[in-house]
Amino acid sequence: ICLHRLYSTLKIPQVEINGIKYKTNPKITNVTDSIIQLTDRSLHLKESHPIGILRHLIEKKLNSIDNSFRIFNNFKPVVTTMENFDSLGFPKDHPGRSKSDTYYINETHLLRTHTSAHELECFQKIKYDTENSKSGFLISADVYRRDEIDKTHYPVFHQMEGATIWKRAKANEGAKEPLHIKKIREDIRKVEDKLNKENVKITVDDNTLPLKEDNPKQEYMSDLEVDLCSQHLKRSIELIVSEVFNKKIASMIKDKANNTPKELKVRWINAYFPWTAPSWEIEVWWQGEWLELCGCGLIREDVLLRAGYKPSETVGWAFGLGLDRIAMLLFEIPDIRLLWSSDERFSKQFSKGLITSFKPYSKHPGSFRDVAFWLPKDEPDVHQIHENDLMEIIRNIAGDLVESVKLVDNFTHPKTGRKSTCYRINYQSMDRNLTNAEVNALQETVCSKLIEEYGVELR
Ligand code: FA5
Ligand code: MG
Repeated sequence: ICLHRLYSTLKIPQVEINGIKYKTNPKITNVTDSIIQLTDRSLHLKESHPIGILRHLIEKKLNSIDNSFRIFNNFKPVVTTMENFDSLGFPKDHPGRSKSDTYYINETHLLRTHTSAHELECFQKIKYDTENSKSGFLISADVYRRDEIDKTHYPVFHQMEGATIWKRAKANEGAKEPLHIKKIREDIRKVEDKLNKENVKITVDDNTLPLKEDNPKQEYMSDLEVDLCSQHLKRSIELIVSEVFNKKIASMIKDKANNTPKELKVRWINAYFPWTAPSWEIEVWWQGEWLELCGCGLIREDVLLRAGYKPSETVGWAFGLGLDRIAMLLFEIPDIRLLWSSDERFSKQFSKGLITSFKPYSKHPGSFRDVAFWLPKDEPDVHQIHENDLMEIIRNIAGDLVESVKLVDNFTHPKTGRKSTCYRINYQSMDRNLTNAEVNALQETVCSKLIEEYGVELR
């Protein structure tokens, strides 16, 4: 507290997020007011919000097996670069760390880009929580990434992280297999029993087996352990997917929807994450396209060691599931901004525990404006503008009044070789009609901010 009083007296710039003040650094800080305003919303905790309903549905399903997951849903979004990247073994030059993709508060703090930022802490927590011993955890939270603007992208979305571990045992004399192997086999059977009870069967396409060099297993695990852990991981995720999508299919059948799928199709593909090996992603076939739902893998031993486990003591898995895209298709929400709407015509449509289709209220017309500008010269000392910087400027001025921003033209002057670019902004409110004057004012502010912050020349 005293330090912060000192900062204000010395006029050291700072921001306040979730009631805590952080020193900022003009060279590094790129978190904006419009983003900070979203850090208190906690949509995943709202029982009658699509994100909250979905979160609860998945938690209930997974804990219906053995009640083995401890639930953490109250982590605040500011974390350290250590938690978000280093603790997970991200190399120093990993693109995920870049300022164009991540909201930094200062050198040491940022808005988490994934729920994996809390993995280490949760592995520690379940290790030392001997009172109610749990073999896994689930973390749901809002995560932040600088990104483009359209109907399916928003700078904040939600993830659920899940993990399970098993203590290894040595084979007892006389017994064929070590105890933990027996336990994992039993655990797989329990998940499979649940899966078999689902009314629509899931068809799984898995071309990731056998493992190849580009997605190798870790030395410390035996082939059998890798095989069993990954079966348990994959069946657990398939259980989540079939729970959620079968609920949807059942309601589509009830509504006699003509695009009701006859089967549920998923596929496994190889992936890479610095803190799991091997790693995979699952995709679901939905309304004519493959939709990426979740990344996962077997936890690397160095993460477990950092969390205080002894070498070779433990094996386990982790996954990170995106909630927003699933919520959008389950609840038939056409625009991701609606998830953030405080309009009662939106919020009153949903109730705890129920998957119901969103009924659009009147759609207000959009209004297009183009912004075209010459790019700064491509020289080492000239500050370049990244597409995400432009998105951020627009978002900070127009907020949720912007529906999308699309690149419509790139042009190189034939004589001078100068490059220019043109973006089309669609201003559209979900709740009301915008006046021309209002849109013009927003557009003018966008243009002057571009000039002021990046020195671009408008065309
Ligand atoms: C991750 O974030 C990893 N932390 C997942 C993980 C956890 C891997 C644990 C291994 C072990 P990825 O960036 O692929 O991975 O995001 C995970 C999921 O979040 C995606 O599959 C997708 O469903 C969702 N997601 C990613 N980006 C967006 C976005 N811009 N908007 C909405 N959902 C997104
Ligand atoms: Mg991914």
